[in-house]
Amino acid sequence: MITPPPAMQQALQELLGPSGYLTDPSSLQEYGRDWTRFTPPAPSAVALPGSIEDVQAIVRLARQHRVPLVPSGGRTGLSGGAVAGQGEVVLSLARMNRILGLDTVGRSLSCEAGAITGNVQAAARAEGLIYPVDFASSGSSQIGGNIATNAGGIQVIRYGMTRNWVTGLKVVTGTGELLELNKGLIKNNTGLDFRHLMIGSEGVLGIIVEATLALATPPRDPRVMVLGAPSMTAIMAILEQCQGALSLLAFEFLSDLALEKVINAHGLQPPLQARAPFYALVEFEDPAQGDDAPILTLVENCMASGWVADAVLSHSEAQRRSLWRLREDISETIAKWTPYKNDIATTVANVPILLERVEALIADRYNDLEVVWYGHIGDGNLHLNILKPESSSVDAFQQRCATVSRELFGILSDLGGSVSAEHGVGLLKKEFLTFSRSKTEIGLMREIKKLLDPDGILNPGKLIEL
Ligand code: 2HG
Ligand code: ZN
Repeated sequence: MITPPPAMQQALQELLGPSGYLTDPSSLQEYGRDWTRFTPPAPSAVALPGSIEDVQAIVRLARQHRVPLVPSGGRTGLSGGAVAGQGEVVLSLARMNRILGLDTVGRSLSCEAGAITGNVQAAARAEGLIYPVDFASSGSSQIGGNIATNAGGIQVIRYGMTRNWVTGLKVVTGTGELLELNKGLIKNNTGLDFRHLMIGSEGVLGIIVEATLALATPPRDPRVMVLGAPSMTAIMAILEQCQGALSLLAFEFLSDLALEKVINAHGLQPPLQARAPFYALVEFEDPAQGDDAPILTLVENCMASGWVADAVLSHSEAQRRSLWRLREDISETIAKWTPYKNDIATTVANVPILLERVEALIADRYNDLEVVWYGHIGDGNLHLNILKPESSSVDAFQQRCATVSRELFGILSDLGGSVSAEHGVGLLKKEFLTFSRSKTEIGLMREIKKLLDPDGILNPGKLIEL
């Protein structure tokens, strides 16, 4: 366990004042963890800088005293990337949350790293534009954290991941230097683009302090349809039909167990009269502006092929939102079972074979446990949550799941898939990184870390070590 020396504690207090340097037990608990619940939080202090200069000063102090820092955003991550369990100092961007400017002609927005995603989305909406990267945690996740984890979400099939929307970054490296990357330019072919090195680097190369984001035109009349399907194979067939016929914004799926958990927890009505093993939730721009005929034809064709048993289509914004809740509320609803999470991806073409092999693995290894499936199947991303039975200890449960994960990741490795699609590596997936990245790549990551964080003070223990 690390304890910052008194000289560093005093310097931080003087730099940040009483509201910027916290050591009370409840702040340590709160800022020391993210949404994972496998590692007890134990930071020694929380530093809340108010400016880029503060961040630089904190990094220099940490370097001088060899005290590790854990960069911290909204702490909504699901891989333990923002967990501080070793006496580290948490460097929270929460006070650096301003939106700095919005350019309607250039269609971009600049903000500090601690800006809440939902506030950025609202600022764009107020000008008739959108920041289209969206997920259930938009109300508390922060832009800096989204960039550091290259967050995905529910409309990746249409808009891509966070990476696609970052046009400029300011980053403080592990030496305290400030890098200004790409400066909001759309075109800039002047050699290596370090911006992309920082996106998804999970706080191990630098601390993101400001960002410039691209904005887009809002979709026209989005509508949502939920379809009940007999199998995952049918879900993929529905995807193909929808891709051909609709301007898709999202194509999600959930299993009946996922639906059951959400409707029971929130007292909601099931969307369809008859239950089905799986459901597709499809969002699209309305091609015929309220005329349901083309969509009904698509559904009828799917029914005639046996891929769809029943379907419901939103006719109002309220209905669209309530159908989305069935999907978006899953993660939070099942959190009380301390689920073991797999966030896996393959190419869309390989999804059917992946599903077949994963279904067989689950039937064999988890036949006594509840397994909740859902995810962004339209972009090849599945979330597999194994619910912890009350009778198991957290450690025993995690060990058992980690063993099965090795088999699962072996399957993924054969298919060229990824052990973490959108949640990052952090603490939880670190031991499995070799299933998705070669030794050469991991070695290069380490060399790059050495250049940018020579003393290894940035988020040690996560993703890669020096
Ligand atoms: C989602 O798609 C989030 O709802 C969370 O990525 C996934 O909790 C999960 O496994
Ligand atoms: Zn997801």
